[in-house]
Amino acid sequence: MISGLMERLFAVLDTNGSYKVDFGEFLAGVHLLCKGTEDDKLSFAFRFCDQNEDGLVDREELSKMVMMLEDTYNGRHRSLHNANLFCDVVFSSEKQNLDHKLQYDDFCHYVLMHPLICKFFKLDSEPSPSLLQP
Ligand SMILES: [Ca+2]
Repeated sequence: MISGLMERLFAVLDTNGSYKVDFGEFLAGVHLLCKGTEDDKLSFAFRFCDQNEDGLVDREELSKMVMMLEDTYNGRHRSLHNANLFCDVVFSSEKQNLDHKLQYDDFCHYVLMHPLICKFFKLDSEPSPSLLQP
């Protein structure tokens, strides 16, 4: 069974929408995560998170991504709690727009504070311990 994380990764790697990841798409994804710039990786993370592809990330999308990463790295026992904690901080900020959705720049600002997001997308984190205390 494919985890939600791998299913989403597959969808983002499948850049031509063929429901297959060909060798070129696979190599492009590996290259991006291993040799890409910070901006490339943030853009990839944004595409990964923006499941409905509306160019914004809402709370549900961010929560799903954090829960998938929590499940993968830390087990399921605290994934919902930790996802809610992170989303509460992100979406209570005055930086969010009135629709409670994150634009790309705000998304980048917050994900760099989350250690698991940074770990998965090979980003240089800017840890903010107060943001993620259980
Ligand atoms: Ca979206």
